[in-house]
Amino acid sequence: MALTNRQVLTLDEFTIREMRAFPKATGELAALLRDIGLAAKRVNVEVNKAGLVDILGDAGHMNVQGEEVKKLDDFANEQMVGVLRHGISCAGIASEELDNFVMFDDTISQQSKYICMFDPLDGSSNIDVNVSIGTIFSIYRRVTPVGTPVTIDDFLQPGNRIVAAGYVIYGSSTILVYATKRGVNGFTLDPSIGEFSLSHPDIKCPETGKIYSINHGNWYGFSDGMKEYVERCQTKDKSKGGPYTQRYIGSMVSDVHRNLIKGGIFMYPGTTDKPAGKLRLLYECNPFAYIMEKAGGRATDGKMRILDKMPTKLHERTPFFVGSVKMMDELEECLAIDNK
Ligand code: P6P
Repeated sequence: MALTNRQVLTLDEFTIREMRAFPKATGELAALLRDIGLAAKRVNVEVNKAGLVDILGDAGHMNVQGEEVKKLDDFANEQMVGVLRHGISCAGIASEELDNFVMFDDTISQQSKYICMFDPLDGSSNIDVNVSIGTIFSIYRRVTPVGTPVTIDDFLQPGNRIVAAGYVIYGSSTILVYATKRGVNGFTLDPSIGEFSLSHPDIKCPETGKIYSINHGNWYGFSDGMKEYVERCQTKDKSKGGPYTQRYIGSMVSDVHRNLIKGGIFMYPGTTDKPAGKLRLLYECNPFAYIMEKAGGRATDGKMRILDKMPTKLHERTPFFVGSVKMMDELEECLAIDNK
């Protein structure tokens, strides 16, 4: 029987091939992405056995967000910081789990031109109930001189300065998706070889869809324009591309990934008591905005392009809308009601 010589590129092979496409590439970005892939593989092992060993439950302290930190959060954070600190391609990091950024104070790291910001384990409230969770990351060029310690200025950059961004979903299978200016590609972890293998080449977000994702529990805090759009989603008939379906897992990586692949819109608006919403600009919204735009979708805060927002604090929040361009257009039509 002829062996299937299905030559599926691994993440490492893919990043190296991408590097070859840029003769001036130093290989730092490819190495950085491979480092993140290694951290993801280590996190995946723990996530997959979370129910078996004493890694469930709260780690007993609160993070800077005032949220109970679960042990897997800590573990994932340690893995990401560890591989990046001991690699040769990152000068410093900022993490949703850490109050402040971390400057890597060794000369080799300080020679790197990149910094990385990440949410090591998003959706952690779902850990104990076996719902998919994920890692979200973004990579920027530092703005301070190579060879010096990074400063806060290296982290308070707008998302339109992103060089690469991606996420990992620890779910029914473990998938790593990342985007650069050349496009968006997904890699599924193949346990038989322990490598992420190209499974979703050149991901494009359909220009419209039938899925809308929002937490209806916040309804009474929504603006009139937000309520108008949700009611349109609930009353779409076939003549207007409906009927829509509402899908909300409460784990951003899963909700946005599904909508990226199938078409749809994910919304976490501001509310009367939380006008800035819940999601973090640097660690959650910018990466997904970058990925979605590279896949042909759009992302705004309801008023402006997410990637053009100028951050003032590491952990600032923003209202967040992301998805298929035609659905985003209709949403904006409705939100304009609020500005009248
Ligand atoms: P809510 C998870 O805690 C998270 O940060 C995102 O992954 C998710 O989309 C959102 O919060 C869910 O928030 O308020 O709807 O439970």
